Amino acid sequence: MNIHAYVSDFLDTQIKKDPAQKVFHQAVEEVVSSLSPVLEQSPVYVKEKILERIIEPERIISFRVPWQDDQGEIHVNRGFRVQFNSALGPYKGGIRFHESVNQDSLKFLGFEQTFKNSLTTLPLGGGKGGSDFDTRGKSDSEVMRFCHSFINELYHHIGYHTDIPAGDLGCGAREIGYMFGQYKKLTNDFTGAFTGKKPNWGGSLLRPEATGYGVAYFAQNMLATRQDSLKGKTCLVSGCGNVGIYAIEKLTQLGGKVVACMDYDGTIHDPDGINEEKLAFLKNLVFTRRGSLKEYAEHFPQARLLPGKKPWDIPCQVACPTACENELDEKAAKQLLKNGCQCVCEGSNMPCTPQATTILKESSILYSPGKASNAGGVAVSGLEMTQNSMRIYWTREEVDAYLQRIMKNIHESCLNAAAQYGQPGNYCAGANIAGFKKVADAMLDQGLV
Ligand code: 2IT
Repeated sequence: MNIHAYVSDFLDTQIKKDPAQKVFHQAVEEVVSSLSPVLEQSPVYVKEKILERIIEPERIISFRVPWQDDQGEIHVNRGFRVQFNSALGPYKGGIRFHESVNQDSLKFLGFEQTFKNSLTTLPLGGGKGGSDFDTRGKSDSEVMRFCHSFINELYHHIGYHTDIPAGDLGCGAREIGYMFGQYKKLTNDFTGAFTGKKPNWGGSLLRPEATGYGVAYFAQNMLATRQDSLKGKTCLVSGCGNVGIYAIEKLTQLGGKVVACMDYDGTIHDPDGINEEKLAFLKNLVFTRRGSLKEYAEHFPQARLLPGKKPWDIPCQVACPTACENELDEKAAKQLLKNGCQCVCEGSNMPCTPQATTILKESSILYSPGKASNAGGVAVSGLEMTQNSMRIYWTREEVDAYLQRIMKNIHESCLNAAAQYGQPGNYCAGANIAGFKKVADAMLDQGLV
């Protein structure tokens, strides 16, 4: 059989089924385009129609989320949970609250999550959920009423051994708290059915930091393959949420100088670097006051706000996109290379457009896909589940040691799979192949379900 023709027919058929699901198809194409050598070596995957099965979510739950604002006006949002794949464990993945949420974006995220979770080496299936609800500009009580309404339906479908949601864009510890509270009220059951809980009622220490720290550890591992390190490297971080802020913190602790980050208003460029004092200001601004980066530029005069801009034009050696999908395009990729960037380490899910991905893969720089380098978050979610089962808490140091080991293992699995299938140094191919094989083999073992 001609595998390339099979893969191309397969993609065409999928696109025809749901022509509007562009971002999901982008994610599928990105994974499947790496798999030809695997399918050639193991025709059983083709015979057993593993591709056709693995891109079909096991279940999608779609529901109405009515809620009342502080003025008593009624609003209706859409809620979803995409339970993508449970071959390796219960569905696991975040909840996104953002106006962009729809079935397409959640299928993309659930699909990515399945391979990411496989790479963590922990027993986790893949899922993703959310709503087209935007938490920005809402009061705490509005967010609480919305979260309770969201769980009034979702509680039927999740649970400690079934599906364990966590946070994502627009969904942090506050939202997890409200959702967990309502889940517990409805089920009368205190179990770790969510991760990202606060540490005083079941959360793991270091979970908030884990994704960002993991990104920095992964960059460190990549640079070490070239006898290099983060010491003295100028770094760009885009998003300024949970992932971005803790990526800044760890990159800095490992010797890097982070000179930019970004929010909805634009990018701040701080040529002196975001040091400990400035990071403390940033954390307070973003996490406590939910304010805008404009204030950073007002407070630290050497920093400049570049309104509506992304950071990719600023010269750097290490770039970590940590905001959202497709935030780094072809032009940005070319500019990064032109400015001498040596390492692009993805912190968000699929931040590079397909054209940008191709350019970075074809260059000689170190380039890691989000499903590998941002897996630290869900990995520590897995460790939160372990601690909940054991009814104990580990120290920060214990969790950090696990996190560092897991990121090192993921880095190694990517390199090994890439080398084994004839693409040494290609982290994207390696992550797709290693993530895929584990899920595919489990699906073969479990038969047609
Ligand atoms: O994209 C992600 O990996 C997450 N939002 C975290 C998921 C989780 O279950 O911790």
